[in-house]
Amino acid sequence: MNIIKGVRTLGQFIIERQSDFPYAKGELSRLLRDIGIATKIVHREVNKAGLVDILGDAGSNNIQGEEQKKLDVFANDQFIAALASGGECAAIASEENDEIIHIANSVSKNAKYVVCMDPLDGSSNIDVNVSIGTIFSIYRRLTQVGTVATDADFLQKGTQQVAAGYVIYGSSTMLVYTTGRGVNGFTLDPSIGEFCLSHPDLKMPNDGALYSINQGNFVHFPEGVKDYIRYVQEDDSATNRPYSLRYIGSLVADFHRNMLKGGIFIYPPTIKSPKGKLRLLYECNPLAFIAEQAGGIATTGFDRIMDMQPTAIHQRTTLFIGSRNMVQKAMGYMQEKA
Ligand code: P6P
Repeated sequence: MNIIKGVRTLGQFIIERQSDFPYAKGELSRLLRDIGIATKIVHREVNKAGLVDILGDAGSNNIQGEEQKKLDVFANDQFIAALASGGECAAIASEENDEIIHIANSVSKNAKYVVCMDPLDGSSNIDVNVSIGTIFSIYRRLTQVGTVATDADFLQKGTQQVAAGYVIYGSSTMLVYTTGRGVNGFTLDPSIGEFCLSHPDLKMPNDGALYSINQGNFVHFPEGVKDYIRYVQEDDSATNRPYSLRYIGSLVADFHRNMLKGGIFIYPPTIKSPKGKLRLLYECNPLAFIAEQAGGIATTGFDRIMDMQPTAIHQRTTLFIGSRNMVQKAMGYMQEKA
């Protein structure tokens, strides 16, 4: 029975789809529920960020050397607290923490999963009221249940993800996730405090006319990227070119728009980030899982993101992600000039 006629909440949906996991006894469902709870709390603070003294720099820096905004720290704390009290997560790798966070409490001693997360991506946009996001990725732990988790539990290929998702705190707050059986989007209805199914079985168009890249770095881009940008700027109405450049500087917002409308997001090597800027474990792999489940693709420009063997928790990679035909076109230029 639905709480409100015609509305399916995230909680109802997770339980209905629990049968997708014959071996899971509800642990994954509870883990997704815990993430949903923290998301609602972060939503509340993000939505009033301008009203309370929660903006501005927390004074500390994270491993990326980026100034931490207070909302970053708040979001990180909320997700850690929700996962720790939910009892299904053994440890967390977070963009905001140099080392993995061990959850050693009585309720989590038999936890089977570990979570990688970027609690608040694009946080440099908080002060200017631009959409920001949370990104998460869930793996089964490899080390023995009941023992202390190690980095090995996190250094798994993206193909081993059990679930992945993102939250976009924008004109509305949406949670989009996959457990390997398609992608579903839920929009938060603050009046009832529930995420409601709003985008069932999301599919990414195979083509689009939007491209997202920080063109300010053009002179330093690899020749293959420059050739692709010249291609998208050619005047050919038969193929909807020139495409429109849409780049918000907030990965979740750029990815979400491209997923709904069709498009490509590229973060290539730059002088400042010769291996790419975005992090493999808690940005690229989860979005790659979602992109592939929605019919898109995600590569380094050459190789599938989810096939990469991670060697470090905070390692970075280049990222070409989005509509299948667009990413393949860009990869063609990269391979030509490799
Ligand atoms: P640049 C935000 O800091 C972020 O990690 C992503 O959200 C975003 O896509 C990217 O960096 C923007 O990086 O170098 O273009 O400003």
